[in-house]
Amino acid sequence: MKLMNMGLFLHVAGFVVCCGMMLHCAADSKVHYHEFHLTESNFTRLCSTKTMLTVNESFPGPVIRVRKGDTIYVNIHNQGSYGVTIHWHGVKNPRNPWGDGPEYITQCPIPPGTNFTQEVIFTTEEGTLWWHAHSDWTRATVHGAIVVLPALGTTYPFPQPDAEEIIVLASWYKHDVMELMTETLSRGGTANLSDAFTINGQPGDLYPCSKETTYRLMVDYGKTYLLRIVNAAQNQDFFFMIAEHNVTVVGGDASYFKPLTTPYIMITPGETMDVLVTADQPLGEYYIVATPYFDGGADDYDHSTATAIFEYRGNYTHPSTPSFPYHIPAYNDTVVASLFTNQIRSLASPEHPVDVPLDVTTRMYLVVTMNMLPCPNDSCAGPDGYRIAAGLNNKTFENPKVDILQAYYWNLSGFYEPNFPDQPLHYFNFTSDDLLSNNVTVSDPGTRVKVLNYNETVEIVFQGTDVMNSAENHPIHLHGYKFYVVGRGQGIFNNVTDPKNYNLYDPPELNTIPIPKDGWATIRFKASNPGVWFMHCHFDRHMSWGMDTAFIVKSGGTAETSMKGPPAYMPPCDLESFLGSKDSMLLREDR
Ligand SMILES: *[C@@H]1O[C@H](CO)[C@@H](O)[C@H](O)[C@H]1NC(C)=O
Ligand SMILES: *[C@@H]1O[C@H](CO)[C@@H](O)[C@H](O)[C@H]1NC(C)=O
Ligand SMILES: *[C@@H]1O[C@H](CO)[C@@H](O)[C@H](O)[C@H]1NC(C)=O
Ligand SMILES: *[C@@H]1O[C@H](CO)[C@@H](O)[C@H](O)[C@H]1NC(C)=O
Ligand SMILES: *[C@@H]1O[C@H](CO)[C@@H](O)[C@H](O)[C@H]1NC(C)=O
Ligand SMILES: *[C@@H]1O[C@H](CO)[C@@H](O)[C@H](O)[C@H]1NC(C)=O
Ligand SMILES: *[C@@H]1O[C@H](CO)[C@@H](O)[C@H](O)[C@H]1NC(C)=O
Ligand SMILES: *[C@@H]1O[C@H](CO)[C@@H](O)[C@H](O)[C@H]1NC(C)=O
Ligand SMILES: *[C@@H]1O[C@H](CO)[C@@H](O)[C@H](O)[C@H]1NC(C)=O
Ligand SMILES: *[C@@H]1O[C@H](CO)[C@@H](O)[C@H](O)[C@H]1NC(C)=O
Ligand SMILES: *[C@@H]1O[C@H](CO)[C@@H](O)[C@H](O)[C@H]1NC(C)=O
Ligand SMILES: *[C@@H]1O[C@H](CO)[C@@H](O)[C@H](O)[C@H]1NC(C)=O
Ligand SMILES: [Cu+2]
Repeated sequence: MKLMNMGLFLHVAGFVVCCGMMLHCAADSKVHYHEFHLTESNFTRLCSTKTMLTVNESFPGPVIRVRKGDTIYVNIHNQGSYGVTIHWHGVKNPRNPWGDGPEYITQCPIPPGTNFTQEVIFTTEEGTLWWHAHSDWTRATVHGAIVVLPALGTTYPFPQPDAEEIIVLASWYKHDVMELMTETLSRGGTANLSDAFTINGQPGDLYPCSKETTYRLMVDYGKTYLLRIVNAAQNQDFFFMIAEHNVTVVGGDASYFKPLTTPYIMITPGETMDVLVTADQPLGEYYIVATPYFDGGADDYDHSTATAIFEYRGNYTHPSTPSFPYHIPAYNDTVVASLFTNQIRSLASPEHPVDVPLDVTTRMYLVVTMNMLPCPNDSCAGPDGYRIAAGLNNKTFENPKVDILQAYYWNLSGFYEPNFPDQPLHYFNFTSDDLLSNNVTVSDPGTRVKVLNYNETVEIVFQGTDVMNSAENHPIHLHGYKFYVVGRGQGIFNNVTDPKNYNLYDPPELNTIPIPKDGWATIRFKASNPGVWFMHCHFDRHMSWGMDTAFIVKSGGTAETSMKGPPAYMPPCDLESFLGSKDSMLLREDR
């Protein structure tokens, strides 16, 4: 109980600080406690049963509901058979990287048979977020939505919908996902594709043995519904649409947008989108469709389509088949996908203002590449017997043995290097289609982080490339922050002309952004959240291949600008690594 009391105290202290600094200050933010039981149990899809890890035996997992400004404590009991961590995707968790969760970045995995309590602090987020496993590829089955309602006494910046519904899009593998990952990473080749996609856990009518369980969203004529859509798929962007109904996008990543009415959305892994849909068509059944958007060169994606049914209540003759959308964008329609993404704007209203950093103090230009690394006797399954890898500025990220946060906090050397480069060492024609020689394909593995001083204003230009002929869009996700997307374009970024077109007026504020295929995107944020924060491609396979780095944001010198101390218990790291560092063992004993 000591932990809880302590946590509560810190929360109250943090709350006072937060109120001092913010205009909107909900006097009645609450603390909630949750229990997550991670267990293996059987699930049957596509006529095939498998045992898989879930939270509370549910797929997707339980929904967490809070109001803006609340804090939750989640006691995670790992009753599975391997180590796991849980991440609170899109929650800034100010000063509290200890509650963020990515394995070997902010903690080591929770060993089977033990539990760990994470403190998760909501502040400015409002809308839809999600939680998911952040270890191995376990998030395939361990994920769920987070609903952040407006603080009491405030409302949505759009008419109150009649009802709300959560829509979680995910990947389904008939095989065990842990086996899939181990096999993929040990062979060094491409990853097997998923066998299906799911909408709220169900693949839908287009797959075998799925018709009886297809997810049905029951609606009443004339009512308006808020759909909170989460893309929890492992490696797949989707076009999402409802036959004969437009949707109005009003938010995403727990920020509000200017309303955007469209027949379809494009949603990338990691993103959430809040859309309104009015049941204003003739009584009937209409397919809800999540179909792949894939702009890569090789035919390397699961071609299947998940469906659910938007079903009107009432007295009418039900059709033998629901209506299917007349027009679905082609799977590779980059123009249509970019058009959608580029139209998204922040509200930029007095109630929901933007605060884009204007004076940039740290500029980074990050070249996003697929790569390869040599294998003994060219024995791997990638090109030329190499192992497939990925990188940022030619650096392939490798997980350390002790998480970066504890290594930083306890001053342990040898687990990471603070020298992640701000620019690539070599400039070349990044979008050229002949980037196949070893001097551009072979990367440099290691655990490198970028250190930022408190309050630095950071601009990152992500440059997509065609190295290894594997140009495709990459959904880059940053932990601990939301960032403004001030620009996005095709080709190689021009640092003289492109900044002239930046949107500093109403750019969207997000936590995940698709970097266009053979194009670039620019984000800005202020480094006002001290801690250790991961940044990575949200395609799981690219994350495992090393398309990652982490930021260490230093403290600002005062208590309110410093990260909190660790909770009384953290999951243990590999003991041998610690034994090499007796000081840290002592520190841990002393606490
Ligand atoms: C998970 O299951 C446990 C045990 O049945 C229950 O106490 C807990 O409330 C559940 N958690 C959630 C978030 O639903
Ligand atoms: C799960 O399914 C396997 C076979 O696929 C079976 O052996 C096992 O008994 C099942 N477990 C439970 C708890 O039903
Ligand atoms: C583990 O769970 C028990 C029982 O729910 C709880 O009392 C304890 O505080 C938890 N320990 C940690 C480290 O979260
Ligand atoms: C991956 O695909 C290969 C070829 O189809 C198959 O032999 C292997 O069993 C698959 N592995 C997993 C884990 O699904
Ligand atoms: C959907 O919006 C398009 C314009 O984007 C419009 O042409 C079409 O009529 C609308 N469809 C419905 C069903 O409202
Ligand atoms: C449904 O409509 C049919 C035909 O219009 C009518 O015969 C029937 O009584 C209606 N049923 C109900 C429950 O209203
Ligand atoms: C999309 O794919 C089709 C068929 O595979 C191909 O003909 C077309 O050129 C592709 N379009 C783009 C923009 O790559
Ligand atoms: C870079 O490569 C692209 C695609 O091959 C080509 O169109 C462009 O002319 C090249 N640019 C330069 C400066 O060589
Ligand atoms: C890689 O090697 C090729 C051929 O030797 C050369 O043309 C190219 O400039 C080199 N690229 C880099 C980035 O060093
Ligand atoms: C990437 O790093 C590797 C290993 O240090 C080096 O051989 C290669 O030339 C580098 N490539 C680029 C484009 O900097
Ligand atoms: C602009 O890009 C060029 C390479 O294309 C580079 O040499 C130069 O340093 C960059 N300027 C700034 C201000 O980043
Ligand atoms: C950080 O920036 C804010 C303004 O955004 C300012 O009020 C604060 O004093 C700065 N803190 C430090 C430690 O620089
Ligand atoms: Cu990627």
